[in-house]
Amino acid sequence: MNDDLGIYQVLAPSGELVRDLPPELDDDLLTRMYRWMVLTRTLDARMVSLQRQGRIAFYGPITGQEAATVASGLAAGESDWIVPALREGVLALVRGLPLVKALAQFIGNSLDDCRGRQMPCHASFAGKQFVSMSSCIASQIPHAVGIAMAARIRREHAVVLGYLGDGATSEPDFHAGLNFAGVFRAPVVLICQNNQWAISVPVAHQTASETIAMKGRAYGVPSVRVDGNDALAVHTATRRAVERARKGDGPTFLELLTYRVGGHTTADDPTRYRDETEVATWRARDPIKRLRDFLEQRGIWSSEQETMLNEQLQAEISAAVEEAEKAPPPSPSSLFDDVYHDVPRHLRDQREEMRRFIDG
Ligand SMILES: Cc1ncc(C[n+]2csc(CCOP(=O)(O)OP(=O)(O)O)c2C)c(N)n1
Ligand SMILES: [Mg+2]
Repeated sequence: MNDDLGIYQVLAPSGELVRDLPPELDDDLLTRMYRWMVLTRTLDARMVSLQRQGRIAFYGPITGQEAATVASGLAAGESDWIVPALREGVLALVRGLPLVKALAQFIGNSLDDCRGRQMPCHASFAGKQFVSMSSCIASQIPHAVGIAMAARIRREHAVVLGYLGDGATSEPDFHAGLNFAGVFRAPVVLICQNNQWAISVPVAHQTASETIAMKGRAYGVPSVRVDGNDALAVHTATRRAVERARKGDGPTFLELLTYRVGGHTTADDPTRYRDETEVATWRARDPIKRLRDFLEQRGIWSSEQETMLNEQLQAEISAAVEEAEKAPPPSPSSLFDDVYHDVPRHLRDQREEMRRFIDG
């Protein structure tokens, strides 16, 4: 793999290997990766349905981007940082966030560690190096580079995965962050999920550049274009980049070519601005089917296992939804928590006033 800006692929759309299987992709990792990808899609369908029923307010689907999201995230070590953009919430689950907690965040109730103060569908996992998701496009890039620099100064040997979308590449933060990373050789991997759309703006209107990856190269950051629907290529490219960063060889920029099959969020209707034949073309490049075909050819996955997995995931999600929905809303007085260690007098007064008002 080098930065010649050709598209790096390990698994052809047929599910056949186009190069030797990298040794770290053993059967255990392959099936783990597949399970997380199926969970991501299953959860997506259930969350969109819950939103339509008015049980959660808002959701941003990942469907179509499961390989780009899961396979890159699984390349990080436990103490490496993840700075997610809009589509990587499932990596908090990969890091160990209980599903009930994630759902409580979507609902914004008292089980939610953010106590309903974050946007819905914006996971965070404090203490596990998973930074709270931010809707501010491209803010992830300076954050990721800054965290990487801090880790280096503290000699922690942690690497940072910083995510962004194709739309983020038009923001000043993208350029400032990449430039800084290039000059100071920050131990960071910047991962652009080029899903072809930024809400209703197609990538051809985002940039006149031939590729997004070449922008990284312009900042002196080795850059690789990767088939983002090929889980094995995504994982391998990310892993190599993590290893480079850990050795002190500096940053890498990855452009993962993928597609946002669903709406931008549940507040969007993509049929208003894009052609369904384009969606059908990308559906035919389904990253989950490609990996499943490969696992079956390898003899490590069967239709019985697929049925069991689907049943298990449906049951797991149903149980988690039921439990999360039982939790009451955050208490009104929690509004005053978490900002000041010693709550100042004027806020203590307001808290008392609110309590008196509630108690009638
Ligand atoms: C700084 C900023 N500008 C505009 C928006 C509104 N906005 C939300 S998502 C989005 C598009 C993001 O596209 P992209 O970076 O390609 O990510 P994707 O949604 O495709 O994952 C925009 C413009 C925002 N959240 N933040
Ligand atoms: Mg996009």
